Amino acid sequence: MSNESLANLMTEERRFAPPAELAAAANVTADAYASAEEDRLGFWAEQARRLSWETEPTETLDWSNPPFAKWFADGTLNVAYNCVDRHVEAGNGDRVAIHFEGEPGDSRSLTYADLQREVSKAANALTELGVETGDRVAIYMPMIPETVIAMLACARIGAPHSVVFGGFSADALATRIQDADARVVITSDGGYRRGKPSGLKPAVDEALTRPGTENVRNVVVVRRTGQDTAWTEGRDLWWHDVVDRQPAEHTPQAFGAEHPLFILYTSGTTGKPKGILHTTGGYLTQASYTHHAVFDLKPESDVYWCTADVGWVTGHSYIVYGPLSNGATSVLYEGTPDTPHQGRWWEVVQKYGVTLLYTAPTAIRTCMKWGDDIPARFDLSSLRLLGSVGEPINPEAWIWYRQNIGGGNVPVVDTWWQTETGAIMISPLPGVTAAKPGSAQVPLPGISATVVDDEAKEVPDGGGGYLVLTEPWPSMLRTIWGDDQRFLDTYWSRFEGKYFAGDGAKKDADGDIWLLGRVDDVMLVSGHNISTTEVESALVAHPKVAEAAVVGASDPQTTQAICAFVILRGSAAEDEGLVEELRAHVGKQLGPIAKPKRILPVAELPKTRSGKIMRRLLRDVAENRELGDVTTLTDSSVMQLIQKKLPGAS
Ligand code: 6R9
Repeated sequence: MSNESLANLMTEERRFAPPAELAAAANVTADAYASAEEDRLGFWAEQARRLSWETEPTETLDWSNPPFAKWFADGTLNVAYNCVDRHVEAGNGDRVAIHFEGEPGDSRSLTYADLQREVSKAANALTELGVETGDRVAIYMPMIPETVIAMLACARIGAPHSVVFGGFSADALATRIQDADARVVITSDGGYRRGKPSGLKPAVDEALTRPGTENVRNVVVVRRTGQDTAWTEGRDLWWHDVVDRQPAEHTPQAFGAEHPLFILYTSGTTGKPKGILHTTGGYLTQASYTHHAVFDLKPESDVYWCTADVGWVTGHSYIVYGPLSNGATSVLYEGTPDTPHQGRWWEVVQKYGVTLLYTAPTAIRTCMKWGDDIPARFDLSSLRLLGSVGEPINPEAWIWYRQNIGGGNVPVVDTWWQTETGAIMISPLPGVTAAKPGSAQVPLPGISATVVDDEAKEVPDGGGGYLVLTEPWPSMLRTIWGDDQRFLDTYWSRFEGKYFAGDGAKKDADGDIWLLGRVDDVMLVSGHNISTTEVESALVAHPKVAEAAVVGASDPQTTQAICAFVILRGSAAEDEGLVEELRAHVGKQLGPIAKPKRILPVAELPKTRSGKIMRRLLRDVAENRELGDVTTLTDSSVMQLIQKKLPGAS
C-alpha cells in the first residue's frame, strides 16, 4: 500500500438486532467485554477453566521474550481427553459426536463413547508403530470420521499432526512431509468427490519417492473406496489391520500446555509454505471458548455443521477441537455441495436438523448463482444461527444467506481469523451485537485488534489502513516450524510490538472493523488506494452478478487500472450493454474512481480449496504474464477458460 491510506468508499446502513429469544438465553452476554476489558489475563485464566487440566496452570501468560508467547505454561492436560473421554465420564457417552454423511449417501453416527474407543485404538496402534511423543505424523485424508480419529489419536500421544489437504498434489504433500520430517503418514485409498472415487494413496506413494521423505517408516491406509491400491510391503499397513485389533482402552498422558499440538501449512503468495505451529493449552482454550461464544452452542440440543475441509484451519478449530471440546453433536460431510444435485447441502441440513451452520462466502455466492428456488425446496427451519469465514462476505451475499438459508430471522456471524491466530478473533456475538452485513465488527472479549496507518498510528473512526493485533492471545501461533526468523520477519517486523495480519481494514463511524482483503491485493489507482473487496461487493450488489474478483493491472496512465472478472447469476445474459451497466453501477455505489476499466464475464474463478479467490493469477492474466504457481488451485482448467475469454487470445 502507498502512503495514501485506504479509501473508504462503501456505506452500509442495514442493521440486524439479535433475535430476542436468542439474546435472552445467549451463552455470552455484553458483560464479557467489560470483564475482559478490566482484566484481560484474568478473563483468559477463567476461560482456561472450561478445560480439564491434569495440573491447573498458575501462570496465565509469559510474555518475557516477545513475540514468543507461553500461555498457561505450568499447566498440563491431554487434548483428546478433553475432546472425548471427559464427556463420556460426565455421562454423555451416548450423545452423537459425529453424524457422518458420505457423498454417495452412506452415513454413520459415532457417539462420544464410540469415539473414545476408536481414538484409543488408533493411539495404541500409533504407539505400536513406534510413534513417540514429539514425532510428527502427516495426515492426508478425505472428510471421513477416521480423519478426526487420527488427529485425536495423535493429540492423545503428544505426536503433532500435520494435516495436508486431500486435494493437494504429491509435490505439495512431499514438501510438507519434508519440512515437518514426518515419521508416519495416515491416508486412505481415496474418497468420493463429484460422484466418483478419487485416489489419495498414489500421491503418497509418489511423494515418498522424493528425497527428504526417507524418515517416513509407515503409511497407514484407511479403506474408503475399495479402489485397487499399490502396496509397499513392510511400509504400508491397512488401518483395519493395525487399528481394529488394538485394545479399546488407552490411558491419556498429560502434556505441558506448550507442547506442540499441530503444524498446519499456509501457502502464502510467495516462497515455501509456512508451517504454522500451534500448541496445546492456549489453543484449546480459545478454540473452545470462541466456539461456545460465537456459535452460542447448546451441546444438549444443537446440531452443528461446519462445511470446511479438515485440511484447512477452520476444520481443525471448528470441526475438531472447538466442537468436540464442547461436547457438540456435529455433521461431517464428505463431498461437494452439488453432488448428486445442487440442493445436497440443504438436504443434509433437513436430514439432521442442523441448527448452527458455518460456511464460507464462496459457497454462499455459488448458491446464489444456482438460484433461490433450490434451498426453498428444503425445510431449513431448524437453523438458528449462521456463520461465515474465509473472506470478506459481501453485504449482498450476507443478506441472501440470512434470507434464503436463515429464513430472514437468524443472526449471521462474520468471523475474521487466520491459520496463524488459531481461533476466531473478530466477530459479532450473536446475542449481543447488532449485526452489519459485510463487517466482522468487533474483537471478541479478551482480544485486542485495531487498524493502523503506515506510521503504526491507530486510525480514527472512518479511517482505513492495516489490521493489527496489539496484545498476545492464547491460540496465537508460537512460531513458524523450524524458522523463528521468518516468524519475526513475517508478522512482527512491520509494526513494532504489534502482530501484522496482512489484511487491509477500515473502521466505520461507530468504530466497527471492516476487512478489505489482503494488503497485497489493494489497488493503487491515480494515487488512491482502493480495496478489491469494496469493488467486488459493489459488483455483487448488482442483480445480474453472483461473484466478482477484482485486480489492479498495471496501467501507464493511472498506475493500476481496475480489472473485474464477474460470474453472472443463473438467468442473466451477457449482452451488449452489460459491461457499461456494471461500470455505471459501481460508479454510482462507490464513486467514479472505482469504476472498473475492464469487466470480463467468466464461468468460474480460480480458488484455493478453502474458497479464497487467487487474485494473483487473475493479475497474471490481466497483465498478459505467464501464470505463477497454480498448485494450490482446486481446478487448474479454470485458468485456461479465463485466458481464452481475453480479447486477443487465440
Ligand atoms: C480462517 C481462515 C486467513 C485470511 C485472513 C483474511 C481472510 C478470513 C475473514 C477473512 C474477511 C473474514 N479472512 N476470514 N477476511 N472477513 N471473516 O480463513 O484462515 O486460510 O489462514 O486465511 O482469510 O484475509 O487473513 P486462513
